[in-house]
Amino acid sequence: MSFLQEPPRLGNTYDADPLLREYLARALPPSALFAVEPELRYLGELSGGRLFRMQLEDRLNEPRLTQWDPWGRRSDAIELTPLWREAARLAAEHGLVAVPYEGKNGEFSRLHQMAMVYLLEPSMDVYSCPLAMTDGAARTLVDLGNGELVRRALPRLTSRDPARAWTSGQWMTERVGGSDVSRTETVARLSPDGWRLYGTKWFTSATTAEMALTLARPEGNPVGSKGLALFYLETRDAEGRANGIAVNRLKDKLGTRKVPTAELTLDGARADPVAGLADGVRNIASLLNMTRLWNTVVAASGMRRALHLALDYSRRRTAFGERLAEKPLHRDTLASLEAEAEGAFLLAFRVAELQGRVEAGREGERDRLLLRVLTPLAKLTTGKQAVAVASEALEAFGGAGYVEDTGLPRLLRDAQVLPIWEGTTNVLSLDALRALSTPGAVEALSEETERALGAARDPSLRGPAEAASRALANARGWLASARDAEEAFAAGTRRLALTLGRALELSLLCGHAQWCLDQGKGRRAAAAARRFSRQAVDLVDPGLDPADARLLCDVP
Ligand code: UCC
Repeated sequence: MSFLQEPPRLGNTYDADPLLREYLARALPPSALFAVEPELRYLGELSGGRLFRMQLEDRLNEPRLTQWDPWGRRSDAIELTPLWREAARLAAEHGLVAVPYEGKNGEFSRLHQMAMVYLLEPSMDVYSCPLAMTDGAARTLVDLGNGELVRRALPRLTSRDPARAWTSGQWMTERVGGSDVSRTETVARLSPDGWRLYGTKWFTSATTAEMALTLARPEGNPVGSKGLALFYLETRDAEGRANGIAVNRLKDKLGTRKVPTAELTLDGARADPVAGLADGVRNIASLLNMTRLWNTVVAASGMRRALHLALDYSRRRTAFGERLAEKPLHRDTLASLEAEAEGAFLLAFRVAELQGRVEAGREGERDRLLLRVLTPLAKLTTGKQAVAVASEALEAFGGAGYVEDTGLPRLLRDAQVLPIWEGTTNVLSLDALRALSTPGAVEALSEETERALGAARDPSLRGPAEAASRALANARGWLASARDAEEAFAAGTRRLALTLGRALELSLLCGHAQWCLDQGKGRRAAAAARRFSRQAVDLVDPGLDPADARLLCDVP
């Protein structure tokens, strides 16, 4: 009658992550690794220790909106959770947004930043959301070269002083939906004191931001996305009064419950055009691509957290006379998840590498093309993996994974947003296709995959390398041949994109595994490549008849 189950424990999540450490040793010059490693180790300690305990204690707190003060004035004050306030402090002090703009490690600054995000995010209750948007806003202002706005906002967006640091919103989604942004209904009117915005933003994340980038249609502009313009606004004036913005309500969401996501009414909000009065979607693309990179890294970090917990638990939990870790069936289940998590990690950090090269001006044309194609592929592939891994990891705890006060269900709820926000899997598949239509893009992608595969000389990696090559060749064949059969091609876009994403992950796993073998770092990475190669890499299926989909969806 006295049995009590041991809960899963975390240690230092940097020290407990061989893949992260191997990867950094491979990707960073020794001087950069020497410079950043103490901080990463410190953050790993924090993430697996104090912050993790605080997250469990903070579990029931949620942001609260107070729309009116006691005297009837509209206040729209949003109170954040204690962990979010702590995360804001840590993020500013460690430069979670600032590091790539400070550029102390040149093209490797992005890797430094993303390694910190990867370590901290699972214990930060999705504070990565405002940070991602802030990073995206900073990048967008810099890319679009609006000197005045850069001077005004960048020092705040990249401040290491928590009292001065700003976050930014990314207000895109309206009642017409989050995918087809070209139908944005918000109108921009020129008034004597500048532009003012009128409309409703239906889904704005982390609404406590001090500024936002948003889309609106200047009066008289044509319909469609080219008629939209990108605007910069500050949410409150110097006295703290709302800038023509009312918070209608906070959203009641499945997950990301600590993120204060709101519906807003803009009623004359003062705003400034960032880059002319048209081409708003093209102009906000830097922001989209940045938040998609963050989404990818966050997906990889969520998988790592789920696995840290599930693996630790498997060493504590005894059933049918043995610890779970000793059961071949349980081990087999976790090993498959581990292979998915390792593939996702390598793809996420490959995109971060490319982003860093481009930002440091060290890229060639091939890197630019690759970054454009890999960003949507990585986001859509890892988003799906994150949900599958979180779901299976919860099952590895049995009923405990389904009980709220273990803190485990959050892993699945927060993973489920990753394939949705920043573009659903289907929308991103279409974006990948758009990127692949740029001359040279398909070749750049093939070279990328073949380069990693070419490095994999160990006989045990031959099978996985061939599987990746075959999948890639099939996908290229489909791309080249299927355009005529239009419905089948359109219907296969997601399968094509996932095949490319998974083939890329497998090729990166093979390349990394060979490096580990060469450096005497053991055979774990090779096992991950072999395991991954057996887990549905090639999803392109010319035999699938779109007419069946019409029948099944009852569409004549
Ligand atoms: O706001 C949101 C929630 C915030 C939470 C953030 C948290 C992040 C957390 C991460 C960490 C946990 S979610 C917002 C979600 N909405 C989206 O992501 C939009 C999804 N829809 C799309 O991406 C669509 O593909 C659209 C909106 C971009 C399609 O628009 P259009 O106008 O119909 O498409 P076009 O005409 O093809 O694109 C217009 C221009 C073209 O360039 P030009 O004008 O030169 O022909 C495109 O090539 O924009 C260019 N373009 C891009 N360029 C479109 N997409 C991109 C891109 N990704 N990169 C570069």
